[in-house]
Formats: sequence, C-alpha cells, structure tokens
Amino acid sequence: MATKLPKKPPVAPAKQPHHDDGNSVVMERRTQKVKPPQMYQVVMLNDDYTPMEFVVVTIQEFFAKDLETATQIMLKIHLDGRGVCGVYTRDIAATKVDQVLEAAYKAGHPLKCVSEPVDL
Ligand code: TYC
Repeated sequence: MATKLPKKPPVAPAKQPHHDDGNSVVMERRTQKVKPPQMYQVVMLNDDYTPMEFVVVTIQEFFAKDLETATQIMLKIHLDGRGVCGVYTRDIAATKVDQVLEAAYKAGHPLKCVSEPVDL
C-alpha cells in the first residue's frame, strides 16, 4: 500500500497586474463616525442622618465595590460632601441612581445620589 504524502498547500494564483480601464468605481475612505457614548458618573451626596454602615453596604451592593473601596468612597463623601461611586452609560447610571434612592427610601434614610455627565 502506498504511503500517503501530506498534501502540499495550494499555491495562490499569481496576481495579475491591475489595469484601470477608467470605468472603475473607487470608494472613498471615510473617517470613523461612531463616537464612544457620553459617560455618566453616579455621585452620592452626604447628609447628617444616613448611617455610614448603610452607605458602605449600598456602595458594595450597587457599585460592586469591595469593603475597603466602599469605605473609602463613603469617607470621601462624608468629608467632601460628595463622591463618585461609578461611571456608566446614561441608562445604567440612571438605574443605579433609582436603585440607591429606592433602597434608602425603604430603609428610611435620606441618602441621595445623582448622575451627571462626565466631561472629557
Ligand atoms: N454623614 C453621615 C454620618 O455621619 C454618613 C454619610 C456618608 C451619609 C456618606 C451619606 O452619602 C453619605 N452618619
């Protein structure tokens, strides 16, 4: 029985020089038109009544931060009056704001947060 030899890879046909007959349609190269979306930061605001523990848990839950990061953000808000919890596209940021406000309202705390466009 004859041993099968591995097939040689097909050889690409030699390229023919391209002669433009003057009737060719040439597409213009366009610059990329799609811009990245405007991003929104969710800013949490300080108040005198919401317990620090509640703020930390809320930041962990809705902004996927670990305990240490959430605590740092909470302390920044406590000291500076406001702090950024996360940056998202518009609808996601609006949802995060709703989630925080609802959780705070249900728990009886006056915690507030807003979303605002991030300037470039
Ligand atoms: N200032 C609040 C207190 O002393 C704690 C707090 C932190 C409240 C951050 C809101 O977004 C906030 N209990």
